[in-house]
Amino acid sequence: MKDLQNSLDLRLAQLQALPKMKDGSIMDALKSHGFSRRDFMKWAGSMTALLALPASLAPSVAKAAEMADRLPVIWLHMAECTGCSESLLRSDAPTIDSLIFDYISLEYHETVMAASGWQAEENLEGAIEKYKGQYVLMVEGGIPAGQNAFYLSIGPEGKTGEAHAKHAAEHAAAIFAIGTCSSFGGIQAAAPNPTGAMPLHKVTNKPVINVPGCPPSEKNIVGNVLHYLLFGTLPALDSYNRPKWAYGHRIHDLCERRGHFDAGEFVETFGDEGAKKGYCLYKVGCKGPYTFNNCSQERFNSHTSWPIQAGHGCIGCSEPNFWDNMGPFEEPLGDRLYKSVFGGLGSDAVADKIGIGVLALTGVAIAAHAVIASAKKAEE
Ligand code: FSX
Ligand code: SF4
Ligand code: F3S
Repeated sequence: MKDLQNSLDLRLAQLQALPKMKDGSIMDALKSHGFSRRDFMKWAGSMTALLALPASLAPSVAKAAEMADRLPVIWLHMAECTGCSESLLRSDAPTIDSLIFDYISLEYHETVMAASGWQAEENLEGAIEKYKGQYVLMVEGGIPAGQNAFYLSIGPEGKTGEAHAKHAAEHAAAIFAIGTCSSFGGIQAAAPNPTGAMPLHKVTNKPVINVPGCPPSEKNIVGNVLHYLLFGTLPALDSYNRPKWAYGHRIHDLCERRGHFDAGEFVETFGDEGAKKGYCLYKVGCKGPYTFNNCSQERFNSHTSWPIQAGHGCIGCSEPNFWDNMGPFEEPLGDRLYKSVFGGLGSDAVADKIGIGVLALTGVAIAAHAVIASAKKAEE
């Protein structure tokens, strides 16, 4: 613990020595939107818990956030719906998360910058050149690559998305794939993948941290920026290169409806008595038992709600190939996935025999996830 505090102090001193890139302080920005120092410290406390760090490090997390303007960030858009940016920026009133994100030195982000055309291209090249080896690259979207790269051309010179991503990745200090499209290919890579879309890690040889979710929550995006500010290194990752602090548990492990699952109380059809009572959504297709993410704790839209609270099962949006593997979204997975992917292990029949039977099934799912994860790793 003492070692951790010492290395954080060292890192914070390094950040302090870097030039400040914004006028004013983050506290000024927060105050002008009605947040007090106390709100900020409370936020820092919750981010410390989110990052699975000891509570005593909250003041260091706050200090790192206050120096967020030392971190140059380049954010590229590839083939996607822009939902990842929207998840972070489109709240009805600015949140502390979105204000911190505003405060980082966002050198290039097509959705929020004023520049366009030649000027935008120049800004991008200028930022890459100026901050060579120092900037954080965040990429949203799948990338049509190789002979299909022409499906995505960006900017006045008509450069392909693949060329943009490769070039920006080459000089980045750290690289994040934001969203399932960038992490795993996403909807455009769903069968038959007509544009040959690839995840970011297939178009660069450099290490990529995957932050999946369609979209990921604002907490998972800002948490990764904060983690990098704090440590300057990659976080602990799972076999799909997802940070363990965010993707270490299954939705099912911490779901608010889990008691109903264990008691064998299921929604049988949408709108029935069970639905009104908030029963488990497994039988109407919830993929929470197969999905690793922290939505049940962090929720979306400033902690307002999340899919299962709203009454629909999880569709597995932070898992690789979920469009192909997890559908139809309103039917239990059971045999279909096991037949196609795991060679016929497991059966949904047990779901009809109360929760204890389903528990055995999810035991299969955990093992199956581990098998897929290691098989995937071996493939790469
Ligand atoms: Fe959309 Fe981002 Fe889904 Fe993809 O999100 S929310 S299609 S993960 O790349 O914009
Ligand atoms: Fe929650 Fe879905 Fe698990 Fe039911 S199956 S407890 S709704 S995650
Ligand atoms: Fe996605 Fe499931 Fe969370 S659908 S948003 S991982 S609850």
